[in-house]
Amino acid sequence: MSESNDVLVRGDGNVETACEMTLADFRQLAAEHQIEDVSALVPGREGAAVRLAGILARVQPQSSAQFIGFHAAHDDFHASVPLDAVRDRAIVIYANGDQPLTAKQGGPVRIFIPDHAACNSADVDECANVKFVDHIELTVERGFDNRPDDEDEHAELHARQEEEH
Ligand SMILES: Nc1nc2c(c(=O)[nH]1)N[C@H]1C(S)=C(S)[C@@H](COP(=O)(O)O)O[C@H]1N2
Ligand SMILES: [Mo]
Repeated sequence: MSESNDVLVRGDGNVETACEMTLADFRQLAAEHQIEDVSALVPGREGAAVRLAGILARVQPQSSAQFIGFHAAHDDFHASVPLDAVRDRAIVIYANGDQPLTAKQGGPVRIFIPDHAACNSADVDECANVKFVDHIELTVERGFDNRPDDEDEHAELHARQEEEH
């Protein structure tokens, strides 16, 4: 797991954002952007979260930003999805009560997109719920994305995840 719990939000070279934000900044976002109990929004999921919309309101990406990338250096897993598809839906789960989100839960920080499509089926699928996120990046073109696109590869990844649960 990464040493720091910080998640850096920024634009790539083509989408210069007015500011960078870390996890500490997420916690300071206004109450309207905070979700104290994710289970109320997504049954069966736990934790406290902040809405992606709250992060975007702070970062104010340029209109040229069309994609948002969720990146996990921890296990080199990455997804880049159209910004419009997630800007008002995605949440960033970052705590478990007053404790950090556990690795089993995808912590310290994970993306969750309510009403995602089934795995391997669309841009915004279940696989885009990136765990162990350390970097969120706004880009003009689709950014690096290594979600498995092959059935076997994907089945293998799921089998590995089941073991970890
Ligand atoms: N960092 C990271 N995030 C990841 C994965 C992964 O292997 N590494 N797998 C993805 C896939 S394929 C799925 S279907 C979901 C599963 O999330 P869950 O275990 O919380 O249900 O996590 C996604 N996020
Ligand atoms: Mo998946």
